[in-house]
Amino acid sequence: MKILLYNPDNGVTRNFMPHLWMFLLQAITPPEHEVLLVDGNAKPMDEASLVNYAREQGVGLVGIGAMTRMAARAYRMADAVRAAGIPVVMGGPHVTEVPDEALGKDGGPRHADAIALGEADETWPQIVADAANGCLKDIYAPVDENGKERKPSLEPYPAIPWNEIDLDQFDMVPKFARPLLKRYGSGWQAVHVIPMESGRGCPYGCEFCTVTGFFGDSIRFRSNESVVQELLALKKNARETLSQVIVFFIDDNFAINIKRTKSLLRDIIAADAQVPWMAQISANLLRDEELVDLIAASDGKWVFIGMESIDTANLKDMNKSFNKPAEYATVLNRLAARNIYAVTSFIFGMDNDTAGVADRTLEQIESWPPGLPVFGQLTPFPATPLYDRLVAANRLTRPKHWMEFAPYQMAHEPLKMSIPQTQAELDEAWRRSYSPERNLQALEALKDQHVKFKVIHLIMRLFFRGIYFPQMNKRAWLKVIAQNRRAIFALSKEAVGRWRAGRKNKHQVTQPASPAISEKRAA
Ligand code: B12
Ligand code: SF4
Repeated sequence: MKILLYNPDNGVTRNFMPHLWMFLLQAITPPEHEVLLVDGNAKPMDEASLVNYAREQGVGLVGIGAMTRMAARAYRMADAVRAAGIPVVMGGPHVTEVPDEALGKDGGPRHADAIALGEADETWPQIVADAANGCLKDIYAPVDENGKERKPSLEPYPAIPWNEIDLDQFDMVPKFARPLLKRYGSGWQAVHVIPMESGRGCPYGCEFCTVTGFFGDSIRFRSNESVVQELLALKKNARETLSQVIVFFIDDNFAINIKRTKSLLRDIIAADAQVPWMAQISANLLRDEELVDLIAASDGKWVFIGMESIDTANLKDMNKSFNKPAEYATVLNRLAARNIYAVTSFIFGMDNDTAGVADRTLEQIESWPPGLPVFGQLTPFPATPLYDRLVAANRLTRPKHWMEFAPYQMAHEPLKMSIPQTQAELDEAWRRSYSPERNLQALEALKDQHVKFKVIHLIMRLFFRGIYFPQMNKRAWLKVIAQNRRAIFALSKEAVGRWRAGRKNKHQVTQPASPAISEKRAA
C-alpha cells in the first residue's frame, strides 16, 4: 500500500524546519508499504491538488497530523481526501485533545476514518496493517494488555535517514541568495535546520501548556549513543553536500534531567559530533555553570527560554513560579559570556497584565544581552488546565477558536485589559524589538565579537521579525533590507576590512623574508 503523510501549512514559520512526526512514522512503517511525504509548508497545496496527487500516486491511506492552530485546515484537507474515497487517519496534539471532533461525535461532521491518540510510535504499524486489510478502527490508543495507558520507550529509537531525504525544500537560504552562495560561499550552499528529539516529557505542568498532558510526566530519553550517531551522520552529510546543518533539539525541556544532559553533551564532545544546535531549556535549569560550559563546548548556540512574564503574580497563576524574573538577567549574561544567545518567549494577556505591559517588558529586555524576543497572546489550548479554568469562569469569547483560526487573535477576555489593548501591546512589543534602531543597538552590544557572530545575529533578527510581520516575498525582503541598510553597510564594511587584513597577514607570512632579516633571525 502507498501511504501519504501530510502536514498542513501554518502560514507563519513556513518551511523553516521539517516536522519530525512524518519522518518518524515513515521510519517505523513496515517495509512492504511505501510512504510519501508532503509538508504543506514547503509544498503548499489546496484540497484539489492534494486529492489529485493522492489519486495519481494510487495512495491507499492518508495520514494527517496537526497542531490546534492548523486543525480547521487539516479537517478541510481530510474532508476532500475522504470525499475522493481514500481513508484518512489523523493524529497529533489536536485530535488527541479533542478526539470527538475529528470523529464527528460532538455533533459536527466527521473528518477522519480513524484517529491515533497520543504518541503513535507503537500504534502506527497496527493502523497501517488495519488500513491495508480494510478494517480501520475509530480510535488507536497507546495502551498495554490491561488497557492502561502506555508511553512508548525511546530505546531503541529508529534511525532517520536524513541523507536520503529531499532537504532542498527546507533550505533556509532565501532563493535569490542561493546562486551567490553556491558561487562564493564555500560550505554555505544550503542551511538546514533539523529537528531531533533526545527525550520526551516535562513534569512541570504549566497551566497553558499541553505537553505534560500529552507526553505525560514520565520523562523518557534516547540513548546517548543513538543521539550521537544521528549527529555524526548529519555532520558528515553537511560536509559532503557543502552545506550547513543546525540541529534543533525539540525536547520540551532539554535539561529536565541535568545529570543526563551533561552526560549526553560530554558524549557529543568526546565523539566530535558537535554541530551548531539550539534547544528549549527553562531558566531555572541554566543556573548550573557546568551545564552552560558544556552547552558551549558542544556547540550550543541558541537557547529558547519560556520566560512568559516579568510579573511574579502572573507566573504564580500559570503554575510557573519556578521562573524567577529577578534572575533572568544573570542567566542571560551567563549564556552571553559563552557566546550563547537566547530566544526569550513572552506571553501577554495574562490575568495580572495591565496596559503598559509591553513597555515594562521591553525595558527589561533592553537591559539584557541582545537576544531574540518573541511575544504571543495567552491562548487557551483545549485540554489544558487553563482552558478548563476559563470555561468554568465563562470567560472564553471563542471556545472553538481553532475552527476560525486567525493569527494573534485572542479567544478570551483578560481580567485587567481588553482584547484590543492586549493586541496593541503585542504590536508594540514586536515593532520595537525588531525596529532598525533596536537592531543597531543589538549589534553595538556585540561590538567586541567577531563580525561573523554579528552577521548571524542580524540575519536571525531579520528572520524573527518575519514571525509577526509577514515577509513572504522578495519585495517585502527588499523593504526590510532597505530599512536596515545602516546596519548592513556597517557590517559589510567591517567584514571586508577583516578579509583584507587577513589576506595581507597571510601574504606577509608566506613572503620569503629578505636575506638581511633571515640572517638576523638565524643569529
Ligand atoms: C518543534 C515544535 C514547533 C516548531 C514547529 C515546526 C516544526 N517543523 O516542527 C516551531 C518552533 C515552529 C513551533 C511553533 C509553535 N508551536 Co510548537 N512545538 C514544537 C514541539 C517542541 C516539538 C514537535 C515535535 O516534533 N515533537 C516530536 C514528535 C515526535 O511528536 P508529535 O509531533 O506529537 O508526533 C507524535 C504524535 O503526536 C503522533 N502524531 C503526530 N502527527 C501524527 C499524524 C498521524 C497521521 C499519526 C498517525 C500520528 C501522529 O505520532 C508522533 C510520534 O509519537 C512541540 C512540543 C512537543 N514536544 O511535541 C511544540 C507544540 C507542538 N507547539 C505548540 C505550539 C502552541 C506552538 C505555537 C502555536 C507557539 C506559539 N504560541 O507561537 C507555534 C506555532 C506553530 C505554527 N507556526 O503553526 C504546542 C501545540 C499545542 C496544540 N494543541 O496545538 C506544542 C505541543 C507545545 C506546547 N507547549 O504545548 N513549534
Ligand atoms: S516547562 Fe515548558 S514544556 Fe514544561 S510544562 Fe512548562 S511550558 Fe510546558
